[in-house]
Parts: sequence; C-alpha cells; structure tokens
Amino acid sequence: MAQQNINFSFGLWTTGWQGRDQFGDATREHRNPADDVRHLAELGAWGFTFHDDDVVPFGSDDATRDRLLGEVKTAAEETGLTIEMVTTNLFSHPVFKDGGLTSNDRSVRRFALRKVLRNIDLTAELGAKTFVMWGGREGSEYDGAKDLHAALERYKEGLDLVAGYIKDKGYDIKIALEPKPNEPRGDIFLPTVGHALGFIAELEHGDIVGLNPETGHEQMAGLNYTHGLAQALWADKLFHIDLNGQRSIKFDQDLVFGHGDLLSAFFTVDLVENGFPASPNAPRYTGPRHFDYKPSRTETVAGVWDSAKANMDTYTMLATKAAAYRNDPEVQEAFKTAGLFELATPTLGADETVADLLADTTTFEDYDADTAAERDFGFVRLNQLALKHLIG
Ligand code: GLT
Ligand code: MN
Ligand code: MN
Repeated sequence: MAQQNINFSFGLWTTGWQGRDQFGDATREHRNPADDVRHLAELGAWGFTFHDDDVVPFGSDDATRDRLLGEVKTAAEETGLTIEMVTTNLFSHPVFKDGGLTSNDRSVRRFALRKVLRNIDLTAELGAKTFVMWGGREGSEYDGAKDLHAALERYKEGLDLVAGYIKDKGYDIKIALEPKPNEPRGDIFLPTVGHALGFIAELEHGDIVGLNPETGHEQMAGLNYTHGLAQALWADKLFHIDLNGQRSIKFDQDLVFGHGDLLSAFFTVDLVENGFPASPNAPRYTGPRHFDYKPSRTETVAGVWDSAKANMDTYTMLATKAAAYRNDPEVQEAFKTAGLFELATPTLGADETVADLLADTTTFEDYDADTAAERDFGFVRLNQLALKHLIG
C-alpha cells in the first residue's frame, strides 16, 4: 500500500501496550521501545511520539535515563523516523491518583510541574514541535471532592506556567490539549473539544496552546469527531490529532482507525486530506496523521504489527476514496444542490448594513417561507454518493 506521501506516526505506548486492563494481566511481553521504532519504520511510518515513562521507567536515575533515551534517539536516527511529539505521564504513578496539575495536594502539583518542565526541555532537545497534555487524572469521581473553581484556576495556572516557560526559553514548541470525557476519572476536566477551546481562550499564553482531539474520546461523549476537528480548525487550534476507532458510547476502546464508525472515519479523512469543500481559504490541518490505538488484548505480537499496519492502510484507502469523492462531477453537482457553496457566501452583501436588511422587504414582508420550505437539498443523495465511493 502506498503510504510514502502521508506522514503517519504512532505513540510508543500504542504498539508497546501489553494488554493489561482493569480485569486482566498482560497478554504480551514487554518489548524494547527502540525495537518498536525500527519495526514501525519497516512498516512505512514516518514518525513516532512517546511519554517520558514509555521510554524511561518512573524514578530511573540519570544514567539510566540517558542510556534509554539514547537508544530511542539512535533508533530514530538510524531509521530516519521523526520524533514529532512528546508528552508527560501524569497518570500512572499512584502519586497522581488525584491528578497532576489539579491534585488537591499542592506538593503533588509542584512535583507534576517539575516533571512536565523537565520533559519540555527534552522535547526541545529532540526537536519535537508538539507537546501533548492529556489530563486523564485531572478530574474526580465525586462532585464534592473538589472545589471545581479552584481546580480550573490551578489547571490554568499550570498551563500558563508551562507555556510561559516555553516562551522564556525560546523553544519552538506548541502545547496540544487532549480532551476526554471520563476514564480513568469518573469525570475528567476539559471533557470535549468545545470545553478545551473555551478554557484556552481564558489562558494568558493561549496563543501557543491548541488541541489534540482523539476520535474515540469525542465519540465517547456522543459527539461527532469531524465536527470537533472542524471547530478546532476554525479557531486555528488544531495542532495535532489522535486517530483511532470507537464503537458507540462506552469505555475507551482505542480500536484501529476505521474499525469503529467507518463512515465517520471517511469524513474525517476527507476533511484532513481535502479541507472544507466550499472554504478554500479556511485553515488546514498540516500536522502528522498520528494513531493512538491499542492493539487488542487478544492479539499476539503478530497482531500488534497487523493492527499498526491496518491503521495506515485504512487511512490510505480512505484518502484515495475521499479524493475520488471530491473529484466526482456528480458529487460536485450534489454539493451545489445541497447549498454548500451558498453557505460559504456571507449572509449580508459586502456593503450591506442592518438598516439595508431591515429595509429589504423581500427578506421578510414579501418572503415566501412556504415556497422556500419546499427546497430539496438532496442531502441523502449526497450521503449515498459518499457511501458509494466508500464501499461501492
Ligand atoms: C493514554 C491516553 C491517550 C493519550 C496519551 C497521551 S496517554 O494512552 O489514553 O489518549 O493520548 O498522554
Ligand atoms: Mn483513547
Ligand atoms: Mn490519545
């Protein structure tokens, strides 16, 4: 499968997941992260990402840290793979049981900040441009367990401190917040793309803070991932993406991309690869096509690599189909019938004022709403054309 022209990347925690879950032990042996980098390169990936703790076990001494990071760096150099993003684990160690940046325990918050800042320095050293922050433990099980106002204040304090540090150091790094509604906490702060956008707008250094939306996380909240990406793009805040699969509102499945809602995956790829159909000057996503999935616990090591490859193959197939969809004259015609280009036309004329609108009797007094209501947009026909391109 041709993957050369698409920048695919993987978190090392994805292929490295040993299948340990709430109810069962690991089903796969631990592998050396540097070996996984080599394997990903063989499969045609372009880059990879990791948490500090994916490569260096929590609490390792400096010599061990240097050696293990050195191994991964060497693997990157030898394979030509790009380390495009780095992130910090503020969720595994028991010290973070009530969160990192929003723990009720002030000493934990100070420790968490140190762990993050140390990792920002590493990000700069490795030349990665994106720093993801998934606050999986930032939240609560019980509404009375936290002063929710204070929690958001501390979250803002932490984010502004980290972003301010990046600026002070002159690093070329942007922060991408990753929303998730729940799991592991009963309720996680910044549960959706919309919540995170609202939060970023309140930050002092929000200019270098954006989003890393994950397919399954939006779908866990019953939301539309493609719409989430669209709003993040509209706000010029789509800094990174986590692609995977999810089947309905339930625990986080982290399936292979396309193994959840396939039609939704088609429109995600269509947006990422082809942009908005009637807004050629709108912001486009230019970052890597990053997969954050878990090779199912049932799989052996062979299945790990089958599923890694499946992510890239599925994405590539969908990209081919989305291109054909856009280039199909029948689809372009259906776009017109549906009013897509009309929606991209401002509702008022270039020099038109509110007074002009009020004076225009054709818009209201003489408007024939009943006739306008009869318009056939042909949305179903358009959707069926998409389906035909997808599976026809
Ligand atoms: C964890 C989580 C993912 C996040 C990772 C980044 S860690 O695996 O489930 O969604 O993207 O912190
Ligand atoms: Mn997930
Ligand atoms: Mn993720």
